[in-house]
Amino acid sequence: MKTLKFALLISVFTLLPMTQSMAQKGGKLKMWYDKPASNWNEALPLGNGRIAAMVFGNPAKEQLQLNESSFWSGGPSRNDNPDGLKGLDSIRYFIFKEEYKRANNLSNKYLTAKKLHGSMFQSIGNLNLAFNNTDGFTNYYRELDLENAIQTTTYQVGDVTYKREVFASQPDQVIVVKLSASKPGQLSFSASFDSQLQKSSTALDANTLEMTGLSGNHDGVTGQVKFDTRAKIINTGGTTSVEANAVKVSNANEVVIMISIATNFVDYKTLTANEVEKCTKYLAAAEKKPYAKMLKDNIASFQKYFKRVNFDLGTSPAAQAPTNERILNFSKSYDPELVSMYYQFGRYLLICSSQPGGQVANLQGIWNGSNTPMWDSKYTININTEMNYWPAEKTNMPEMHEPLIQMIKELSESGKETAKVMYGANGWVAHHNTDIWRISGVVDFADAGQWPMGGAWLSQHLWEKYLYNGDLKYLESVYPVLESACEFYKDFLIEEPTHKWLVVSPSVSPENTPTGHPSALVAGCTIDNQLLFDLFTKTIKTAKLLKKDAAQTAAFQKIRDRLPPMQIGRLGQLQEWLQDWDNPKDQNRHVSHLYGLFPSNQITPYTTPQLFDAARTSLNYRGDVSTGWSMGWKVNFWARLLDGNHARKLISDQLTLVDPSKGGMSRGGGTYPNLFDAHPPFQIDGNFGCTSGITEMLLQTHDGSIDILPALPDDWKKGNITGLKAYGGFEISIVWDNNQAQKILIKSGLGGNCRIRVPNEVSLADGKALKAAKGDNSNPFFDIVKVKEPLISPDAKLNALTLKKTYSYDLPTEAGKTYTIVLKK
Ligand code: FUC
Repeated sequence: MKTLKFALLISVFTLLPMTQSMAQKGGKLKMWYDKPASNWNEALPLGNGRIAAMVFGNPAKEQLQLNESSFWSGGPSRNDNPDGLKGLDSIRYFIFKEEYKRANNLSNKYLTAKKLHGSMFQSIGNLNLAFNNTDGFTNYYRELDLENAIQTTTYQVGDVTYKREVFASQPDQVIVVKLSASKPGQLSFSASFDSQLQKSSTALDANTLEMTGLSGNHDGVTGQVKFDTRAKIINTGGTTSVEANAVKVSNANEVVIMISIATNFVDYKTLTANEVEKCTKYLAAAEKKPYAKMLKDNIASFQKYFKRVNFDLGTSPAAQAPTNERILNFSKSYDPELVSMYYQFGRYLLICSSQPGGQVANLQGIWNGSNTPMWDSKYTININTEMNYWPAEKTNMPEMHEPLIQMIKELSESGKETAKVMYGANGWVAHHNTDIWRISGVVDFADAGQWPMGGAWLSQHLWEKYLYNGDLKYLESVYPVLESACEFYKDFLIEEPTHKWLVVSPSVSPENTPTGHPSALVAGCTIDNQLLFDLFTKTIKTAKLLKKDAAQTAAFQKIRDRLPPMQIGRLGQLQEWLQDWDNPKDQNRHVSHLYGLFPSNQITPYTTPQLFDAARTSLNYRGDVSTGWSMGWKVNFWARLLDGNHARKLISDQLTLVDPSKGGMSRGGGTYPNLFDAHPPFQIDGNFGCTSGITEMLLQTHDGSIDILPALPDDWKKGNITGLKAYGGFEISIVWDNNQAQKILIKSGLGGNCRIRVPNEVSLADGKALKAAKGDNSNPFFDIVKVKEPLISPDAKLNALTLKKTYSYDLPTEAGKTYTIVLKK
């Protein structure tokens, strides 16, 4: 019996990667629809990290809305307010005097950028294919196959079945469209480009379209990014001809269209590339390759990342419906497979929007159909950009993290001047937004923009990556950025009068104004203290590992020790500010003071139980339903609070269908028919945040051990996930049933002790007992932090914690070896 069960368990793993059982309609990793997209939030996204398309799948008029990741308004530019030093001391003075309005006025005058509040990510335009004779089409079907990164549309007219396949090739750097029909000679259409930013659009010959354009002027900066885009139309059978600015295809059997896009962008300071040369080069190389080979190569390149993680929560009859209906029904039905698909969609989106050597996934990833998108579709670095990258390492896609690491290095260059010019400080600083030109000044207005902590938050990613890869050479390459970030705060921090703590001022707890205050401006808010505690701790650790200047490390240590501790206020909540100002009715979407709970590990159940309880109290006051990204964050919070059912509830709140025809902004969150997260409007961070959160429900490594199934909801009784990454370079696969871990595979990447915490007793697969965990974990990558004791208000009521019983074991490992652990019999 025992062996039979074990054999069954093994087969779960060996069956992976799984086969598609439903070739026709849908399947485990297929989003599908029975109608064409009637608007952008129903169209389906493709991307190769540099170029992207939204495909509408309309039989009469196919539309591919195109993006290129470097096509932004303006050009190389800065936005430091040169008057900063004239106002800084007075602003600080008024903040300590609690004259916030005066501080705010001065801040807007002396610190907020005088012009340029960031550039906009813009759309290249559309490739349009207008077809003849599609009236009365039947058997319509449209899908996005997440496993093969290909979009397909099929429909029937009379007795002819038409098929369109589209993918964005990473190896060949073109978007490829294949049109076919079940009978010869049936394909007739007209192809043309259009764009609001076009300079020209022409048919170069009977098989080639070209469109050129220039990015828009914005906030006083002239548009300087030039693009060239070309479509090569290769027909089998039939004829092609030039008709005005279009290519007309008549009676073809099959047509392959390759779309190439390039810009003059070289890097954030340089726009000297020849876009025409680049564009034609991609196209010339692609044209030589047969379609089947291109498709095969792209699938291989995509699956190299995608297939590292397989996730299965089982299925149900609800999974038979089109994707939009499944979202609509989600809260009323049992559809675990929508969760696993949504999870994998997050991974799909990151592979498609963030490739090594390319741009960082912005507020909309790489998909934007507007030339004046909401918040410029740029980088909001007081939460949103960081959130985009939460799933990168833990879902085994470290390569996708690289553009962010590169952006941080570049910001550390541009931010040096900002530190000097605005604050007379050494080191580098960035505020709450940046863009492709790496602006680092204050945008919008003081209450949102005066947050000199964007660089501090981003810098956490530098260390985080090391905890997964253990690569000292990599760490050496980012040390100057960490060191320079600390140097800034060494100069910028000031002593607050009451406790003599060192605090950041002027600052804000991101986008939240304390109730009754005329301005958000404050000194020493909790997230700032937490970020600096982490920044200094990580930089000191790095310096020690790399044997850097001991005197400087000691100076950093002194600063860190004078930062304010976390404080528990009168309501038993974690205080958002230095003072006990929290309003229990405050439901702001930002929950910045819980940065310490997630993504940081300063607040954990096993090391800081009082803070853990206070964080939960704060989160309960904040409520559940909010913007998409806020709910994505809350899935992570509730997972870290070890409450799987509450995390599961937030997933349900997020998977609420939003009517895409309703434009504008609201605070309601939700999901569009194409599974894009809704702020609303569309903002991609919620997708990535939720994928990260689901991972945190199944695996965590921040509290001194690898926690297996730490926040499994009651209704995810059975499932399996493979290939997740944990600190220390471990790769973990888990099979569970009956809410118990049945089998755990641990592949050790770097060797060392692997401490695990499991909801049930386990043993090695050969029946040998595992050693019970003892003392501190000897594996340095598990990175326990020891924060200062919190200050607790005399009125605070804290709840006694009762944590579920778990079992902890120590497993010494060798790099490269895999260990199998099973439920103890
Ligand atoms: C911050 C958030 C908003 C939005 C914007 C892009 O300003 O407060 O909700 O996500 O970024």
